[in-house]
Amino acid sequence: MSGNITFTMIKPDAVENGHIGAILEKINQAGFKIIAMKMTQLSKRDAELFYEIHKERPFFGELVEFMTRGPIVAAVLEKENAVEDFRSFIGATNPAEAAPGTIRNLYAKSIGENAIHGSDSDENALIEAAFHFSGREMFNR
Ligand code: 3AN
Repeated sequence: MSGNITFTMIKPDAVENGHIGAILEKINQAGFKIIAMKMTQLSKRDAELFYEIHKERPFFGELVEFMTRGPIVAAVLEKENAVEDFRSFIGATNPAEAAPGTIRNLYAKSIGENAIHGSDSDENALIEAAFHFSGREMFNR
């Protein structure tokens, strides 16, 4: 399975702004298969654990506050070269630098509130998928 899955979250800003449907449609159109999905809200502890690698960064408090302020949609996606292809599909972290037509170009307003998450490596995709979903919630076997 390694190399073929990535983990995503439609973040609270995109959920608040009514973009769940449009984003999921684009995900499917781009050739990603949804193999797990749920709408949920992160607790403070969830967000702190999920973003632990950023805990020394100056924006950590702001990031945890933002990611917990409303529901998200978490999903696991399958596609050949999923991690890299999905990061191209969502665009740069800073929406001002995101290529035209990417999710962040279309739906994100700032580097802090940037609409969507995509795993940055195959290893992290597996860790992040397992953080949110049990084996029986992933429909790829
Ligand atoms: P990406 O989500 O593109 O992998 P990372 O891993 O560098 O970006 O950052 C994780 C998250 O932290 C971003 N999605 C964004 O919400 C937040 N973030 C990153 N850089 C900043 C920043 N300079 N100010 C505020 N929030 C930031």
